[in-house]
Amino acid sequence: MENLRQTDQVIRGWLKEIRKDVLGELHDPLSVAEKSSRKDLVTNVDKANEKKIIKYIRELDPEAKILGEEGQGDRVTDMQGHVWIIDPLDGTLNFVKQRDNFAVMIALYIDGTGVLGYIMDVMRDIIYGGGPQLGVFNQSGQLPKPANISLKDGLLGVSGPMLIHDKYHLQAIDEASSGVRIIGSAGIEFIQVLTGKQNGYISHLMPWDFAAGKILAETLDLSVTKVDGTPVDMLSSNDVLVSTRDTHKDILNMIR
Ligand code: 2AM
Ligand code: CA
Ligand code: CA
Ligand code: CA
Repeated sequence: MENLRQTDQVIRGWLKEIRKDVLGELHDPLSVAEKSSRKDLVTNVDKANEKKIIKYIRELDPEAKILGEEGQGDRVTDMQGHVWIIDPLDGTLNFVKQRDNFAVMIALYIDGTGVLGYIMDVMRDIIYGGGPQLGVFNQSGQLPKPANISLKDGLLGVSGPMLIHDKYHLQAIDEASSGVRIIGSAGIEFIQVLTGKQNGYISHLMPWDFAAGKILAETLDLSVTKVDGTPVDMLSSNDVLVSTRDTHKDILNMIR
């Protein structure tokens, strides 16, 4: 692998190619299969994207381990060395039902430390990417750190099922915020927090759902932990809270 800035450009190039592929499929009939339930879907596009991203990574970084949602990568059991974590299509249900509000995400961790993360909002044609050594950029320039707003002064993104089941007193937490938003794509939700449009997001997520967002959020001084405030585990599912620091304190105070 070349230096980070070159690698950043290479990854943005991959994502642009993936975007062209996805747009090419947008009006064709999808092949859709159910995974765990009728709300948990996989399409031919999820699988094709994953296959292509894995091919790109193997060419760039042949020794690396790759964890991908659709299972065409490696069986990753530890975070030693180079570990790429990819979500080839995030918000598959939105993709199928809306053809909007879905993302493609790529993250690189080295010995457990987040180095590069990318979230592409496909329909808006924006790639948010970078890492602690580069900052966070999209095509318009560098993202500023979002204002450190408290829970009551901003909009909170949540997972629908967690809100319905009132996990962690989420209904009271939402009541204490300015309002709730449910987008249905972890990647797009992370973008809302990175850009200061929402002051937080709470959801039950798999590593590929938050791996890229965590790197970008932490680069912008946002907090990313489990909902109980403990560190997230990069190799299992977590109830994740990403938020401004003040909102993080507010939410932890309400949960404890
Ligand atoms: P996915 O579309 O890549 O599966 C939906 O609220 C968000 O949570 C999406 O980002 C979705 O990612 C993710 N998610 C994680 N686990 C899920 C599950 N079992 N069923 C549906 N969405 C899931
Ligand atoms: Ca999925
Ligand atoms: Ca996902
Ligand atoms: Ca996915």
